[in-house]
Amino acid sequence: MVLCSNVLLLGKTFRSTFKIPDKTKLRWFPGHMSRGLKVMQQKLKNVDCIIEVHDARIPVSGRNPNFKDTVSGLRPHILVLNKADLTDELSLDKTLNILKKQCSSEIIFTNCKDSTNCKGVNKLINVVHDICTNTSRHNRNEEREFCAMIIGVPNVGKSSLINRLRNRFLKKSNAVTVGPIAGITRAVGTKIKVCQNPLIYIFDTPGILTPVVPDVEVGMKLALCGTFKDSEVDVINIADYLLYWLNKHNCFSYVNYLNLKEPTDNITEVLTVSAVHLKLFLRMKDFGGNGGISVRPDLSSAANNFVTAFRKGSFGTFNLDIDIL
Ligand SMILES: Nc1nc2c(ncn2[C@@H]2O[C@H](COP(=O)(O)OP(=O)(O)OP(=O)(O)O)[C@@H](O)[C@H]2O)c(=O)[nH]1
Ligand SMILES: [Mg+2]
Repeated sequence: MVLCSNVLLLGKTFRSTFKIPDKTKLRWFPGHMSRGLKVMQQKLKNVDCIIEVHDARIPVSGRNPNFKDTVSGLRPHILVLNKADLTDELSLDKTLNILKKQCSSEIIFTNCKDSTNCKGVNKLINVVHDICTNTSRHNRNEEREFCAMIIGVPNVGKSSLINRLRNRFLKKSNAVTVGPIAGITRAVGTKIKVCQNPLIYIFDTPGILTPVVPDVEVGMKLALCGTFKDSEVDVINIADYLLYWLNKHNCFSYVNYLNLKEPTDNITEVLTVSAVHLKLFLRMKDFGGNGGISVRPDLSSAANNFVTAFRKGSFGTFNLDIDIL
């Protein structure tokens, strides 16, 4: 995590709580999610274990609590915290301690961007095999192959993990589409082979959120990690939450990145300076009567640039749950 000297803080006070504009709803539950959940439940009879993938930057908050009753509680469960390359390594032990108190599942950290040597990806196959051979297989004892279902909220890397396992253990190319926007996988597909010995298949599934996220901070952390469609929450609100979080945790690497003079808690100021620096402008027809064109800083594009930089790790590595660990 990048820390800045306290000198920069002289005379500055930052928000200690975050408020979103009244009309903003932390809600995204399109039809493909409810349909997907039903199909996932129907497919359970063909499944030996559940691999729940979550974003390692929010290890404690934001998991879909409904999974426990609908899917994951009905089969042996493995929790994979993916995007470990983007998280703060110093907090890993704390994370593990808390999660082990919360659930008895095996917990594995993975980095699907690492195409050669992620230990978690290697370990996952053994863990799936052990769990499937050591627990009841729900009327599947006769089956030669083992079958897992991968679940989680959107955009946490479920499909990437399937591809990475296939690349690693079968030396085969990607089988499923991945992308940086939430909602790439929209339906439960056919089972995908990821390993020959032991013979393991995995069902990919669409990311599924709870219909409403009641806690503002949890919802904003999910939005910041890209599990909502940005347009549902408004990228300027997401950028404002990012600014709030960075300031609150004395992380000021954004100041240089956005060409600011000093830290500030004012998102409009941040986005205006950044838009001007990046030459991001909106040209709008001037309805004042003289038929001219007015030019304004494009705050949404600047917000998009700010949030994308965070998601790529340009400001360092973070554990957004650090306060509750
Ligand atoms: N930095 C980093 N990025 C990752 C990792 N795994 C996946 N990604 C990226 O995260 C984005 C989402 O990956 P997907 O595999 O499509 O995620 P998903 O959970 O299948 O998403 P949905 O199908 O939309 O629910 C893509 O841009 C991936 O390249 C990782 O370990 N580290
Ligand atoms: Mg997917």
